[in-house]
Amino acid sequence: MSADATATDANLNEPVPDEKFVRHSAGNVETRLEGMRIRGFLVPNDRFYVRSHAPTPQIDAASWSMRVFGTGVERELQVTYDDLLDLPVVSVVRALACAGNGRAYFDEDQHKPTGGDQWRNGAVGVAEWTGVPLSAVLELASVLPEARDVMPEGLDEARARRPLPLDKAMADDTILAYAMNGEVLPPDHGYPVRLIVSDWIGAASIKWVGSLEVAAEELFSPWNTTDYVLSGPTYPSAGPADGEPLTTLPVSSALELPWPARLPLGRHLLRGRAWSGAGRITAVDVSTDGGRFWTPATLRDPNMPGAWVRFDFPFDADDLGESEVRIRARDESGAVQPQDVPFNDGGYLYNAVVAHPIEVVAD
Ligand SMILES: Nc1nc2c(c(=O)[nH]1)N[C@H]1C(S)=C(S)[C@@H](COP(=O)(O)O)O[C@H]1N2
Ligand SMILES: [Mo]
Repeated sequence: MSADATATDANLNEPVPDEKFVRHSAGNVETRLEGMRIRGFLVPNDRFYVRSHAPTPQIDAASWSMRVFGTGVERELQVTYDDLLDLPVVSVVRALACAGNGRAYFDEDQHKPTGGDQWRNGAVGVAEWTGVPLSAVLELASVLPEARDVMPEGLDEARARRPLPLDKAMADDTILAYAMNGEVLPPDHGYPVRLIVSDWIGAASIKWVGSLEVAAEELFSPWNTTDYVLSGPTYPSAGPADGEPLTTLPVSSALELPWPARLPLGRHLLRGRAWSGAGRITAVDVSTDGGRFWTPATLRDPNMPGAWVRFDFPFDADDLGESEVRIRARDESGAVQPQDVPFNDGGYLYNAVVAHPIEVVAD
């Protein structure tokens, strides 16, 4: 199959060339990490994965405004784009990763297929997000002591919405972002304004925010009751939800190699990235013998908590034919990528060690 350099996606604004993305269902494209030949720390906007449940809405920032309301604030108000630009600015460098990243491995490694897009490890990216702390906007409406949950809602046809507990909403690094990597937030990533909920699954970071409800009571939406919860044979249900809502991203890693990879005989420097919502990455180990013997990879600066770290290691392609590389990252909470992830209905948070297939070929 020849690569399509002009591919588009019916639900997205920007082109999605094969060189940059693996395409899944409409509106859902996975970054080819190996396609980033200059390997910057940040993923450029035109290579950043997109996960959208509905077409990108066309929104005019000049007429856009966001309603802040609910039983948890003293007064209701409308916030304009200019209002946001007038507030104090902050930037955070953070990973966004889809809860479904790695879903394909439930089927490939465990022979337990789940519905939904069959992402491998490219539904992840790191960007510098610029905007205002969500707390600054909520405080404009005066948050009441009894406030409990905050529900951002998207202006897309999916009306995507997912409540956050107040303490997470008020955290310094929960922001309403209007810029991404120094550019105006692209339409496919939430223009004019999206939420960035640091360290949590991507679904928490609502795009195209049109309203913020602050409530004195607990809030529910499809995204914390039936979707983006841990449900399945080994998981208990949780009150009105089918299972515990997913929050923190587990420690994970990805190689910057095609799947499967083809390498000529000889020594190669292989590379990848590791991330965790639970803190800085402290070690990345590599095995080329099926997971018996592990050697450390070299971590390359910067190593930023909440973002990711780049790593590399030498790989000797000595024998023609099939071989495999396994990566196992550890974070500062002590969590290590597991050998297995118990099956869950949504196919979420598959962060187990995977055997990356490499075919060694003659030049
Ligand atoms: N309004 C809205 N926000 C959304 C979504 C969506 O479909 N609609 N998808 C969510 C999911 S599941 C993920 S993983 C991230 C993806 O962000 P990105 O497309 O900028 O990479 O956005 C989240 N925010
Ligand atoms: Mo997601």
